[in-house]
Amino acid sequence: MLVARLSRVVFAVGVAALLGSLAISAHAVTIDWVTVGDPGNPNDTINTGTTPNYGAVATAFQIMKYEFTNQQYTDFLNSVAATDTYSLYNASMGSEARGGITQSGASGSYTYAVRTNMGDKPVNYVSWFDAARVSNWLMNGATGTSSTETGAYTLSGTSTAPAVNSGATFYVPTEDQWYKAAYYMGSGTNAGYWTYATQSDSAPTAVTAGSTGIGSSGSTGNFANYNRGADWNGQDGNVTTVGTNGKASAYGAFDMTGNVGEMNDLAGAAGSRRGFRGGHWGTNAFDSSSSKNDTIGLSTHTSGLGFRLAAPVAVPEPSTYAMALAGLAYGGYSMFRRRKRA
Ligand SMILES: [Ca+2]
Ligand SMILES: [Ca+2]
Ligand SMILES: [Ca+2]
Repeated sequence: MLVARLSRVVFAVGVAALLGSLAISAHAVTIDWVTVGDPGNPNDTINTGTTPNYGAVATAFQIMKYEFTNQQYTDFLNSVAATDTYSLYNASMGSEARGGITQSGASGSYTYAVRTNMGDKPVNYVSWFDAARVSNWLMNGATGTSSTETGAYTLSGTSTAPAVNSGATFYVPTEDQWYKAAYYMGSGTNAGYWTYATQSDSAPTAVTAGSTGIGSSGSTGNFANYNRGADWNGQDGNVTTVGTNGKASAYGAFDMTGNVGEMNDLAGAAGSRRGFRGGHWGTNAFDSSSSKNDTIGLSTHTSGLGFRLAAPVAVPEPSTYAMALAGLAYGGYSMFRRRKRA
């Protein structure tokens, strides 16, 4: 049976109409998704005793095909962080060699730009709260007036991570969802699990990188960006262009081993710590494998930590956004979705 699914959502944001003219500049947040099917699969069985196993997911869902990039995060910042009330921007993004975004201007009129060669690299120096606020912004239509404080997560005044709200249309994946999207072999409900998200039980070969940070392997083969193999921009190991570091997972998601580690929502309960998995540009083979799970504090910002979001298969109707945006005079805000046969 052919199943229609959402493969890409584009939100046009950051619209600036030049005074006295019709010129409009806009850039879009473009997000590619893959569907993780095979609902009802069991957990992996690698752990014994009281150590939990992961990966069982009862319903199909979507997950981002790539890690959230600096370009996408820059679009988010330009939309909602002219005054950066919630510290969505981290100074290391602009000052550290592995960071990818600059901030200009004064509070109230901050603007943001991707650094040279960094737009297609995964965003880093982001915290769990930053990922939660991106989720809220997307769920609320991804405009300059979209709340970052309600929607998928009710954040106002919280210092611990709340559980995801029911009905969330974008959210940080649960640990089981992330694990399944990365390691499950797919095609059935008893398929088993790989050790690495390159559909392999053998440690990948570390990619090298060209002078602009493109991974050496393209989108095929048992490669990943880890073990400090991607030396460029004067760094012993660095983030690389998403989707250029070896084969995707069985569901088509790239870089779930390496590049940046990715946040998850553990079991989805409220708490003071969140999980991350997959390893990053500097971790070794074990720390990049399915055996490694770890947690982070909610305010942790590092060069090796980013995220990718999940979404329900039942996607939000575009009319929800279209109606909300219809009254805007400039007509520069728009949103469309493209359906694709799976
Ligand atoms: Ca932050
Ligand atoms: Ca190296
Ligand atoms: Ca990753």
